[in-house]
Amino acid sequence: MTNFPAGFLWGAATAPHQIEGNNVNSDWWVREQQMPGMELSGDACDSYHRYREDMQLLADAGLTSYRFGLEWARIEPLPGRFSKAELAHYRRMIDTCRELGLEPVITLQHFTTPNWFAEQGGWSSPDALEIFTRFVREACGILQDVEWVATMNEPNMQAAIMTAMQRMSQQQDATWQSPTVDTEQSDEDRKRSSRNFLASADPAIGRRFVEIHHAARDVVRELTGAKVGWTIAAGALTAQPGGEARMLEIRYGKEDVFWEGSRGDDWVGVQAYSSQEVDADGLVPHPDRPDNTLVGTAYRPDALEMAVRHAWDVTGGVPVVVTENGIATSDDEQRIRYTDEALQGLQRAMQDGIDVRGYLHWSLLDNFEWGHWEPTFGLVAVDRETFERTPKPSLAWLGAVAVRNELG
Ligand code: IFM
Repeated sequence: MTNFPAGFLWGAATAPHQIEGNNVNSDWWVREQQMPGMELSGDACDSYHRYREDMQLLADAGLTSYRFGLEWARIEPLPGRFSKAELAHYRRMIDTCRELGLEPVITLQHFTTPNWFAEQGGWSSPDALEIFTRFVREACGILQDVEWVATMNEPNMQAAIMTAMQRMSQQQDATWQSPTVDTEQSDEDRKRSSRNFLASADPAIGRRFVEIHHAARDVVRELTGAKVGWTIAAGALTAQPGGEARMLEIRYGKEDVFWEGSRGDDWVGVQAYSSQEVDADGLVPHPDRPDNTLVGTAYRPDALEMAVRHAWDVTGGVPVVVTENGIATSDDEQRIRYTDEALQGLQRAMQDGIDVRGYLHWSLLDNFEWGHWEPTFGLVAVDRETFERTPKPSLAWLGAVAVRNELG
């Protein structure tokens, strides 16, 4: 089989905070100003104003779908106060997609929240479910005819961040009582513990996300005809000898709680970039290799096939959309090679009967990678002074795959 099924979604993905610019009511905007060493999102790619140009690039290349997010912090800048103008803005984006022949895939929450929500405890707040579903209900007012809706992006990474923050504050409390500093720690240990910062997630936090997702899913089903799911970051973890139990433990809290939470959804978003080993002490740092990516991860296009097979197993056969896959590189030939190999693996999984509905590359644009501008994931380069877009050869390459609906 070289063909992908008819109607297969071919496109690229973005997130509001990473491309729109001036997301001033969001928690991330505030965090960027406070955290030393973080670059600022600022005007980002000014996609808030230039979205038509961005969509046009996708459509002109031959792609058929665009995944983008609604920015909750813009739509609900104060608790319970919804902006009709911002909702109308996102409705215009949906209409523009359709006009250009692109199927919109909408994310309702992609890492950012309104800052007021974060200040009152964010996802840990007892009211989080009610507050989020109130937003989802309002957002559904512009989504009646949208076919693909994700409630949240990578709740498992959000849970990993929350787990790490909890651990840090517990450690600070302990240090306060007994201020000892581990001067014996070697560079290798330090490297490992910094890599392990987001290595695990408390399953109890995951289960709360699942509850919130199910409540949001019910609202989307009640108010729209959309197929609803959420998108999960897949680690494609493997165990070194002796690391099997630790690998299962990490994967359970960080992924499987969420894949299990997808059962009963219409689809699940698989997001895979690299693969990593686990030993008895936890995640093993990616080996230093010349083809490592700009975010320090290993070049592993096979991660996508591994992730899709794992998602299919744990969800018990929920249809998959690849909602993110890509590589942070300044070498566009490496991006094409990576994507080609990833798609070959995806096709092998599909030949074995896994129901995959689409492939959305991360990302359309070189964008704000959560505190950093250097890692370039885009099919299109963006001049950050003039906002001029320059398509890379990889955009035309992926567009040609989409037009043929098969790999070359
Ligand atoms: O940029 C992120 C995106 O927001 C979520 N998934 C991973 C991407 C690359 O790190």
